[in-house]
Amino acid sequence: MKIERIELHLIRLPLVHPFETSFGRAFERPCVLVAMHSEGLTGWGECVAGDGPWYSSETVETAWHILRDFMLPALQGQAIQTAADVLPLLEHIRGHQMARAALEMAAWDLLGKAQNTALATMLGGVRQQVSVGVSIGIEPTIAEQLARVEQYVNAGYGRVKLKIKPGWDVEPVRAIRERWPDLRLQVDANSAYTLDALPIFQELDQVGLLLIEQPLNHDDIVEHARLQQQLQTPICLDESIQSPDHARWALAIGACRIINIKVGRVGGLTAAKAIHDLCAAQQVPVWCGGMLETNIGRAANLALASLPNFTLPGDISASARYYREDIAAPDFVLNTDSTVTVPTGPGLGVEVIPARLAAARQR
Ligand code: SMG
Ligand code: MG
Repeated sequence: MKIERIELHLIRLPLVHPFETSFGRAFERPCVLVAMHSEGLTGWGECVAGDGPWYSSETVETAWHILRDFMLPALQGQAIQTAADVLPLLEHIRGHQMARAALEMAAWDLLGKAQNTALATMLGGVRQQVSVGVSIGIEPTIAEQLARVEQYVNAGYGRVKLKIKPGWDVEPVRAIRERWPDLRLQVDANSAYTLDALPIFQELDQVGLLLIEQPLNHDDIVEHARLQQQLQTPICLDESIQSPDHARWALAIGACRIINIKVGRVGGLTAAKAIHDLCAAQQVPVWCGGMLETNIGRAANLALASLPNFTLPGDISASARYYREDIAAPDFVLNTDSTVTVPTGPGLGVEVIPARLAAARQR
């Protein structure tokens, strides 16, 4: 298929509930969407870069710049047979994985629609439902944190992830563990600690957590390896893994025992699948992370998480946990067994609703 035209849309959606991590509190999410046109079909991709360079160095404005000035001109008019064909065309551009991933996702959606095949099938998915959990932001008080966990446990989420930061770690985690002794519980520090915090991690090591996500520096693997040696609980890397090579290096030195795979962070579904395959070969479990996606990115996450080695619950909650009104349909709902059903329609299996896109669009 010849890539005839690509459009960029900058949208902004208010979150149902503010989301606080160790780097700040978000009330809404900006998002760059790409629409790739060919032969009367449109493929959609979602860029997960945020307002500021807090989770990663990319932002909506860096993504817009790199897409408009470098990536779109490199793809314009090119013929592709598979989604992975866009990657060599972008190879001369360093970094900017989230911008890259958005274009590659649009190519998967476009080709899936042209071939009348679901993304999960194209990737080699093996399950119709994927196990999911919910990621809960930092709340002002432990009472509010407990209430928030209760709300999601009652809604049917069987796995909860808590955000931690210095001053908000052992105490809230213990409080939740005491109230729900059997809950599948994990924590995510988003790189807020140094090795000096070893005593805190030794305490968290006693709470029965599934994993401790990205405790140390965002671009470190050496100190994560040192920390992992001193803990029973598996360390899971998120921010540190931006490519299949990073995953290989981290596993080679024992920096983690689990990897959180995010399509945007690693530069697309092809790289995400490569990390999945690498981990499967080494018996390292993986799970699909989330970036507060719209239903576009969520559909891609569900297809990815249908691959066999996604054995831990993903941060892929029901649509209603994020936005009152998404720009794409249908919404995803939580099944009673804490799973979400993988879409089966062609490509991503969701449709953008033009009126909602227009209402949310800023540029
Ligand atoms: O999409 O449910 C979700 C959010 C999952 O906690 C989540 N993501 O570091 O894993 C992570 C954070 C990054 C969010 S920054 C927008
Ligand atoms: Mg994380």
